[in-house]
Amino acid sequence: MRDCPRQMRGGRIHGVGRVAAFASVALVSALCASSALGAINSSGGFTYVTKHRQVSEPPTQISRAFEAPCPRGTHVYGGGTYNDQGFGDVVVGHSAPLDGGDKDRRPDDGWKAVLNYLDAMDVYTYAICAAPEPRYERTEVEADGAVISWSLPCDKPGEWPISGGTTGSSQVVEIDSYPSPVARQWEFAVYNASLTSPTLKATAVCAKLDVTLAQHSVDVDPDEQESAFATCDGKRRIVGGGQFVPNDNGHIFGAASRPIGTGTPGTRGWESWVDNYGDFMQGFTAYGVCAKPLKH
Ligand SMILES: [Ca+2]
Repeated sequence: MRDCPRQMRGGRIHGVGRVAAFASVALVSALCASSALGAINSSGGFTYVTKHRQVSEPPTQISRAFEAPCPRGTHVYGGGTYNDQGFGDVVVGHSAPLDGGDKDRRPDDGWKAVLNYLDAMDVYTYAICAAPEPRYERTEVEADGAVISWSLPCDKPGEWPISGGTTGSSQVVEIDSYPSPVARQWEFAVYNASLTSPTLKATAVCAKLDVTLAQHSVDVDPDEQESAFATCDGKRRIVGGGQFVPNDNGHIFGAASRPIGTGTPGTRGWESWVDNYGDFMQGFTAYGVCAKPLKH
């Protein structure tokens, strides 16, 4: 299922100190990408955009944004991020819908991931787009603690939560981003490594689609990286997804979270990778939002 080898590495800085180290270095603008390749595939009325970037060594910054724009005339439904690094090398700061600077001020133009990282790496950014415009439910959240969680509703008639994400601070990293299996809402949790209370912008994508939820739970050992893979049934298309860490105590962080099977027919679903910086084995769940095709 992996298209890039991931090395298992361990024994580096632990937990909170690790993320604080990631977050405390200022963002420096630099051109360190040596390539920007992309692929666009359409299936069932959805367009799947993949952007590949190689970030060269040595890194001149440790927090960097990567974007996958939706094609003209389409709006973003979901998206994700992937890299070829192992345990302790990458933390997903943000992975969220993107407002690309058009005049509508809606985050409908693609997907943006902000990664905190240490080494040269290959990065893949994904956007899932379609012509009918979904609704973008938004709020601002004050991150006034270490672990902050909230949710956004997708409860208008016929709506379901498709995806979600936050932006707004290089000192905040993503823990949870997933559709509630019981309520029509998107669930968020972040870890705030700063001593301040940054204001975050949160978006949930709500759409009138026929969706089912796929999920897969696994355990991850201390100082290890593990993946969970939620598979869509039958001919349903993956449109969004993310991960849920039941014990979100600030020791497990996302390393990658992305749609799978977007380029070829066959298996479709959502893959999430997490790093466990804590001292105990913990579980987490990958969720995939699987939609009936808009057209055949
Ligand atoms: Ca826009």
